[in-house]
Amino acid sequence: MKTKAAILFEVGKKLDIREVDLEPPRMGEVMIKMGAAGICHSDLHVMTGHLDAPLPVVLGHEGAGVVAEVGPGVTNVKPGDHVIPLWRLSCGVCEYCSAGRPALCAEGLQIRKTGRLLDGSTRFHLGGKEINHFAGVSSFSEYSVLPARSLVKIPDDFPLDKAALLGCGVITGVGAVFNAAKVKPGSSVAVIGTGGVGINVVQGAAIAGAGKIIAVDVLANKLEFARKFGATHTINAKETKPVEAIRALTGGRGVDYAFEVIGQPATIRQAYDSLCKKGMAIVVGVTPQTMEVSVPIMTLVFEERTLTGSIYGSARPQVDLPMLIDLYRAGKLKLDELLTGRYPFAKINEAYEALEQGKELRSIVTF
Ligand code: COD
Ligand code: ZN
Repeated sequence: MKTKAAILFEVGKKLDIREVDLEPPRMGEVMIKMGAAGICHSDLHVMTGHLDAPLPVVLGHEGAGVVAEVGPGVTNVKPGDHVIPLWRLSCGVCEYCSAGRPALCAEGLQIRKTGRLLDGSTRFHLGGKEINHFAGVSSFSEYSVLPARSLVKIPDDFPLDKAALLGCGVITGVGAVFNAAKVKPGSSVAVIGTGGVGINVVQGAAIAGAGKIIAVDVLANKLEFARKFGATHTINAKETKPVEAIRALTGGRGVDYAFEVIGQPATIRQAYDSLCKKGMAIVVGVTPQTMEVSVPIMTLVFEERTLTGSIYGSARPQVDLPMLIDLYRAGKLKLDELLTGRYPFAKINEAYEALEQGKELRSIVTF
């Protein structure tokens, strides 16, 4: 069949919406009709060359849709089911999956690096040539084919535009708080970078009952949003040095947890330098790929600080996504306020320009 898909042909270029051929799902695969797809900075990192992906590729790793067709052997979903696709595939049986850490499963990395589905081929074709999948999701397409194991079923009455936000930005941010840091009630938290993912670290910390939530960004509008999502203090890093300001706000002590949600060595170091003794810095941002960060061994050892990372909210999506839906329905997780922009699929490049200019918190394209 034919489907319209947004393709990145070359680094540095805009997305090209083309009508491509989409093969039906093979063994263990599912075709979904996308309802909405999220505009996340990680796709932009691929467009600018900060993150690697085999090109040409149908981008998009955040979305929600309805199952249109299932391939042979699929038992976990059926046509008509509403689903969120996961951008980290997991096998369910390896050491990491068994330990409740599916984002560390090798299958997810394989699909991400090769741009191919598990049998090594693609379902997207243009003029007979293969077009790669992105992270096994490719949500910037009216229809996409992906492994059945990449899907989490959600209630039919849950709106797809809100659901689309959950599959990356929300679970990555809130999960980093709940699963990686395990933020304790009353503790102090700094969040460096409060964009689409960082704002979900802020709201995760608020839900976890943090006593002090210090938001750091370089844009005034992002800091205003952070207040609405639970930040008790804000620091504009363009005007004030973040580490000194965070120490001043904690009586010189530093924070229990500092999250870096940008992906820069300098801000990762700021997160580490903002910690109290036995504090934990959690890095969520990644880019560019060759960058390294260094920290003083003295504080690492004598102050027993922790520097760690969190990928995909260190989550168990089959457990955490339904939990996030419950938190939204209980009025605790803000999704309506998170969704600041809606664009028709045809205007996807405008959605990315708005993200680049810092205008949107989280936006979606609808099909
Ligand atoms: N100091 C403080 N804030 C800053 C600075 C700085 N020096 N520089 C930029 N910022 C702010 C921006 O103003 C913006 O508000 C925020 O940082 C970044 O937010 P967004 O909305 O542009 O980006 P997100 O939230 O969509 O994505 C952020 C990630 C860190 C997740 C992303 O960039 C990334 O690193 N992705 C790769 C890691 C990964 O795969 N993550 C999972 C998939 S998303
Ligand atoms: Zn993302």
